[in-house]
Parts: sequence; structure tokens; C-alpha cells
Amino acid sequence: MSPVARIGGFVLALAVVFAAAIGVGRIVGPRTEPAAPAAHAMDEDGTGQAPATPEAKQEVGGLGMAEGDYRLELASTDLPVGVPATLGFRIVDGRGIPVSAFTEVHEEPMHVFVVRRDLSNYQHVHATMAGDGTWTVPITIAEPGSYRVIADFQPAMAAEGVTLGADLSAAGLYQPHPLPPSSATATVDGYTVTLNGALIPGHPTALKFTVRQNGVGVTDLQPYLGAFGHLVVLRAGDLAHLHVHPNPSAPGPDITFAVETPSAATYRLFLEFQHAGAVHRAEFTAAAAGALPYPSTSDSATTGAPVPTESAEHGHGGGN
Ligand SMILES: [Cu+2]
Repeated sequence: MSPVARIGGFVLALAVVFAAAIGVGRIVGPRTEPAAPAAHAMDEDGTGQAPATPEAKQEVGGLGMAEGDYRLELASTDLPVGVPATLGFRIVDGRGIPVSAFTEVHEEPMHVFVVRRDLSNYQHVHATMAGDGTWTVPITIAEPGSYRVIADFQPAMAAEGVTLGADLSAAGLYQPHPLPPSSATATVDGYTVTLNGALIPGHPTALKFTVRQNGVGVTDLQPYLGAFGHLVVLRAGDLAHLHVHPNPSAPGPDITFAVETPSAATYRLFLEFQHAGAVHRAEFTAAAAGALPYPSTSDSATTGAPVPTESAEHGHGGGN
């Protein structure tokens, strides 16, 4: 075969390959059936590349309204301000059918976080499902603005939890609140909570919260959602929701969690604990190592002292 003929043959072969690829594309897409989880993981972020590690993809959630075979559908994308209302939604599968079987995690089948885009007006509520897969929860939105609804759940058919997020608006005059500066101390309802531990991107680190009342450590905390404290961590800027693992602990005054931050950034920490029959929430702003000051903060200091290495190594030990 002459060189010209060989090149011609090569070009023809390429053309056949491209035509076949186009044909496959037409047959395969757009995807209407749920694909295998592995296929989603390969290109979920649209880069065409697999994530570095499976764990890396699980670090944050709530950034999208659909993930894998599950989609969050709000019943309404706006709620009134200042009056009791109902937040309604469904979790639907890849065929658009409502999912109605869920596994309880931290004692609840559906954890819902509602927070304004500026990380103010945070609420943590638990929704109730009707037989048709519709979830509802009473809620009162205090201030106008753009809110994020984050639903954290585990379908009975799924091997692990899913965290989805969707936008919600509350009409009215929007008054943004600057993110409070980093602080290792928060006061709430007469309690003082101190935070010890640093956020180090890419590493599970132990965060220790110490609860005191009138200067005395509280040692009779009550279980809340299966532990002596519940921690939610959201990233300032996009409200990425971090998975947090509670470490087994005594009923105070210390409560510890293993937290792995995905990036240098400023985070808002929402710690809930129960004492004397009431749930209290302490909020902290903390910058992960290497983070520049968040635009609305005046202080980029990390909170507390670095965590001993052994804590980091055992960070996931007490989790679920
Ligand atoms: Cu919850």
C-alpha cells in the first residue's frame, strides 16, 4: 500500500470511528434512565475526569439540587416572611417518581437546614413524610432574602447519604448581614461555648467544643440526635455542607467531632446541644488554614490551637 493510500485509509478509519461515536451518543443520550453510580461519579462535576478519590467527592454536599439518581423538588420556591408557613418538598428518583423509603440517620429520616445565603437565619428542622413521598415541615422565615434549603437524607435503596440543596426566596427588603468574625467563643442562652481545634483542608481534624454555664463546665448534657451534640458546617461563599462525624463523648463539658474541610475557606459552624430539656445552638466562624479573610470578616485568625496529630489520625474512628 502506498503512503498516500495508507493515510487515506487512516482518515477513513477515523471517520468511521467518529461516526460510530456520534451514533453511540445519539443512542445513549440524553440519559433518561438512572445510570450506575460509578458512571455518575466519573463525570458528576462535568470535567470528564474522575475525582481524585471517592472520599473527595463525599466531603461536601448541598451544592446541587440533583445528585446521582436523586433530585430535590421544592413545592414552592418562595415563602412569606414573618408568618408561620410550610416548607414542602419531594425527593424524586431518576424517573421522576417520589422516593418514599428512607433510612434514619442521627435518629431522623430527613434533616433539613434552611439558611440565608449570607449564613444568617439558620434553622435545622426535621420534616415529616406523607404516604405519597411529600415532605412538609412548619417553618417561619424571619427576614427577607435568598435562602438555601439543604436536605440531608439516605434513601433506603442507597448505600450512603445524599445531601441536596435548592434555592428559596423570601420577598422583601433585603438587609445583608456581614459574617461575624472568627471567634473561638460563642454565647447562647446563658451558656458559653469555646472551640478548640483548627480546620486543616484535606485532613480530618478534631474539633472540641466545651460547654460552660456560669463558668462551670456542664456535665449533664442530654443526647440530641443520637449524640451529645450535633454539628453542621457550611462553607461561606457557596454554603457547601460538610459531613461531620460525632465522636463518642461524655455528657459534657467537652463534645468532639471529626471535621474534614475540603478547601481553604471560611466556614460557619452550627453546634446544637441539649441541656435541661432545651436545645441550644452556638455559632462560630472559623477560617481553615491558608484561608484569606472572607470579604465580610475583619479577622482571619483560625480558632484555637492546632489539633494533636493523633486526633487527626483517628479522626474518623468514632464516625458513622
Ligand atoms: Cu437533623
